[in-house]
Amino acid sequence: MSRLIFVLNGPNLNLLGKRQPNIYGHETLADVEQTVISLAKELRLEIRFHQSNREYEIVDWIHEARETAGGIIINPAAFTHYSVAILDALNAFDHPVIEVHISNVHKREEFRHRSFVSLRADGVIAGLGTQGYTLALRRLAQLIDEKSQAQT
Ligand code: CA2
Repeated sequence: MSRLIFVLNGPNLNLLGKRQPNIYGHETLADVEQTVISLAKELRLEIRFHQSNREYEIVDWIHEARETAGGIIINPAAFTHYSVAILDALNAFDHPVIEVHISNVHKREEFRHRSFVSLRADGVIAGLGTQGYTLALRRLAQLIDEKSQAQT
């Protein structure tokens, strides 16, 4: 089982820590990437961390993950609420997928309550701030370790 994890981030998350800190906190996406990479080292995992404002780039990274990765952590941002293309790509990925939202989408506008990605995700974390990413990584490490042990 591959120990490579893709961490994918959707539109506007490049602004993290620079605007709306009341909703998304003060950490930048680069801070989140560093924290995720340092935890991954402890957990003996490798990370590909990406952000894009373009739907097709996220679809392409999911396709790349299909060939190489043992899990995906995805914060699809606004694409969460309407992207059938991202859902279709994730449906073609055979390993665990965890959906992360920094804010509690269920406490916000009605249109944020619906997630296409949740139709595929094995787990969903919302409202735990950027800590959601490291919690998702710990869960993937556990799933990968359990699967590897079952194979020995
Ligand atoms: O809570 C989340 O993580 C979201 O995925 C963030 C998306 C939003 O559309 C989802 O409903 C929930 C928005 C990402 C935009 O991020 C910004 C960060 C700082 C400043 C402006 C936007």
